[in-house]
Amino acid sequence: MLPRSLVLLQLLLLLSSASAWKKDEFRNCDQTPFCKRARSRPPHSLPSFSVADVSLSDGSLSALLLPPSSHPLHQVVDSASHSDSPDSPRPLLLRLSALHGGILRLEIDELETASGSRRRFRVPDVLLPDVDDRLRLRLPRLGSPAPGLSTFPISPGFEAALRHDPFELVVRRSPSGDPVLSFNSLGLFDFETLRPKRHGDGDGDGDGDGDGEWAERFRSHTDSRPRGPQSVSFDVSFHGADFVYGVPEHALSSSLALRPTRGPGVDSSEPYRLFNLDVFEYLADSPFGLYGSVPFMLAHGAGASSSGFFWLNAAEMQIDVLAPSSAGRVDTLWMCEAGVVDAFFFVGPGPKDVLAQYASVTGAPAMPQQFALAYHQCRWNYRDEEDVAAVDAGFDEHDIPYDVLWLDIEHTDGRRYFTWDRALFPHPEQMQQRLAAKGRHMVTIVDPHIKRDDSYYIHKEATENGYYVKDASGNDFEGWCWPGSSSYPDILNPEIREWWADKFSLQSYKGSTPSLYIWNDMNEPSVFNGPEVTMPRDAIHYGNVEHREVHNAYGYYFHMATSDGLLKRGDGKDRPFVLSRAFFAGSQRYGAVWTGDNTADWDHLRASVPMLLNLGLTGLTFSGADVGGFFGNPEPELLVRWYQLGAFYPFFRGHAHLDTKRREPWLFGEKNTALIREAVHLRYSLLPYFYTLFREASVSGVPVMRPLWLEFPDDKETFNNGEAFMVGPSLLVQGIYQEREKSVSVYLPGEQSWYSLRDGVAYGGSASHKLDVREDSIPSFQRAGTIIPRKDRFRRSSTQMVNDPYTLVIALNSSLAAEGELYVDDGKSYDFEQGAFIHRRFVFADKKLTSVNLAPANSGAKKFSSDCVVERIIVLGLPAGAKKAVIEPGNREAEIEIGPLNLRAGSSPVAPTIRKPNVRIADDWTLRIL
Ligand code: NBV
Repeated sequence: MLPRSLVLLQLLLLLSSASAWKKDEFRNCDQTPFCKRARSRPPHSLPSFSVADVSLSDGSLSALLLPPSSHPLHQVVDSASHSDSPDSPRPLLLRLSALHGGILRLEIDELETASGSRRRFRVPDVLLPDVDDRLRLRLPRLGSPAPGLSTFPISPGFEAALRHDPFELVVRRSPSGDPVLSFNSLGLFDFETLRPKRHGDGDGDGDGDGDGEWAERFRSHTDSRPRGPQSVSFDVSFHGADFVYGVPEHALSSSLALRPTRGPGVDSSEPYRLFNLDVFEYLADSPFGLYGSVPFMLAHGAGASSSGFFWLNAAEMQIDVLAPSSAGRVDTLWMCEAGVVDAFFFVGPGPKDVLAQYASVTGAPAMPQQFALAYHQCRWNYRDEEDVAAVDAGFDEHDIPYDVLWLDIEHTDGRRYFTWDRALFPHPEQMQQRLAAKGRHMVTIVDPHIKRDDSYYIHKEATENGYYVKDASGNDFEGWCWPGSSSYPDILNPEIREWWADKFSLQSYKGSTPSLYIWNDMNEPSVFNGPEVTMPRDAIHYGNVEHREVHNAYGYYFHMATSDGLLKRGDGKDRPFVLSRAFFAGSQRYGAVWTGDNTADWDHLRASVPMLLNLGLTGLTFSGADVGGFFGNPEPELLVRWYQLGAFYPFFRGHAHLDTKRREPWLFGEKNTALIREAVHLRYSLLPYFYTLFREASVSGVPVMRPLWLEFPDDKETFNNGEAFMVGPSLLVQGIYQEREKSVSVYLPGEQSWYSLRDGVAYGGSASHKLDVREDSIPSFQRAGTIIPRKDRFRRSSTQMVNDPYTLVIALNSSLAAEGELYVDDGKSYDFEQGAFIHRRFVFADKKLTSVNLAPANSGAKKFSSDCVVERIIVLGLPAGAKKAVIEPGNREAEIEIGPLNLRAGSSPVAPTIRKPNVRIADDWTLRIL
């Protein structure tokens, strides 16, 4: 066991030596043989594969994919004979299936050989379990409109066309034949089949010149690569597209769309890397891969049409976006170290259709607990129970609501997770109960590195049961992390996930209470002394899977097991809250993610918006960036601007590094405290709207925080706007990303006007407006034609607002009409799945507001009701002269007055307001304006 001082020394060394992003610690494409090789090939430079033996089998198209006879890499002797000699590339098996809702699935894998050679890894547990049964359409027949071409319908208006020689797959509109997506149009498909080591297969020197195909060196690390090279690469073209998006996680401060990485006019750039890494002080604008990976790309173009492509593969991936060779088409090159092709083409045609198609395959975001949408206060670290109590009291004293207090790694006994440093936290249960009494929650951190200490029960059990990931020689893998020497649970194994999940029971996790939730950090996994600060690729998982094959999904499995643990703890009745740093496709089913260790500077503030937008587009809508910036000390102005922007992030948490100055919201003088209070209040007042949007996301896959083009898909001006964003369909927010900014230009899309949230002033749509920048808020607008539900009474926490009345803000469009929704349930359990919720649509037309029930009649066994009423209705754009409103049923009257628009009555601008209509949100009613 290492003494505490040694651990601290280690930490200090780590921190002082790492003053900025260390480029050399990470591999670039040229140092990565599969990437260097694939990237060096110009389009159409490879002899092409061809398709043979096409048949309909079990309702899908099956075929052989024959390697070219003169493949440069494989030195084929006789491909035509489909030689089974171990040295020649074998034919591949291709399968195409149409899935319900406009999805084409393409699978390419090796044929099982007679010798039964090892099968390649296919990522399990990501696709929804019933994707095959539920989604697969059984093809009745194949068409062959021309020799060497097989076609079949995908969905009304779309078909798949497979060209046999050279091999090309096109998803196209029918009957026009206009292509939407295509695979191998540039002839760059390549697939290295597994083969035994040959004489002369050298060990690599890591220079990426191709001789590193077996063992490979990078800095001081050797990847033994006993299974040899097994890379896959191909091109995908998005037709009718101007821009592509997605494939997080990358820091993008200068563009929302993925900028081209290659081609004429493009400065030399690395491809977008997808390899989950713990990157210290990441740059604000770089294609370098960060903590999580989602290999899903969306394309959008001027014809208002969208499409998407998802490659289910968890090995290191690199993606090039090529500079457009012709307008309205984006070509991309996908390269991966291992695995198979298991790819999904989404036909759209609208952007929200693509999101729904992706969600139907990998799942929609889980419905969070309501408290999790409120403000979270975190710091590395709140020192002890007194500190926790003081911070908690500080929020009350300064009249700033917050819901969750977080404890970082120092709360544990020597970074042994599930334990407490009892000197600092002698009474963890009481501490949590004191918070819970105010409706507040606590989150503690639980990382995957397990301290190798025989007296630590987790380590003991994991060792005895053989639950750790193994190194290449079959011993428990040991790496260095926060606790010192550590091992990592092999969370790919379902039995180990069960074991891990049980650790969250109240009996097992001593000192935990039902109001405690969890934070998973370092789950890329981060290994301080590993290659590129992660686990060696030749480490071995359950089922003899190499770490290289599953790397990008390690954090996903860890998130899943932790979330399952909380679910079990609550007997399946309490929605888990787990924040994870690493993620993969499907992580949206398990909880929230954040953008890791950003920096307290303006560029990182700016980068947070494109980063979160791209996360949302790829399913991960419950995401946020550390408010204030993790590293460094923000100037008060930056901190305030960050709160003003963060108040609109789907996940809203302030966080800071151990070395930074304290930055609780009241430490920067009265004025700044007031500004931060106002930002947090705004978030709390919008919680009903946010919750309604999370419900929408959980049903449709459409994110809470949206790029403008998702709502205005035919407005080109919006396609690459990464400075402004929509919250749902009704709010537009523009960040302020510069110090002492005096004015800002805001583009407001659409035909309708927009009402400033601050003062209700209307601005015209389809125009850029130069606005004076204010200290007290960032530009934010409600779209005319929408209705937003709010709660304007402030309490200590969101849970204490449950019974408070609502305000409806109606923003009338040019026809004096508007619509909006409200979704409410118990905020906590799964009863909503059995119909226990209120879902209303408010429709305003012809001077009449109607509340319509959206919950299907007899929607389930459980009911939810609420006595909450609407206490105010603000009507922006109401023509002068309205005096009163008449409410039915009951023929009651309510006055129309000019009342405060905003929360801070007194200083707030005013707007026509229906006072005390007191209609219940659970009921049907109408309200007529006279
Ligand atoms: O656990 C300490 C930090 C945490 O505060 C942060 O949010 C994580 O992203 N953690 C990383 C490890 C140390 C980072 C230097």
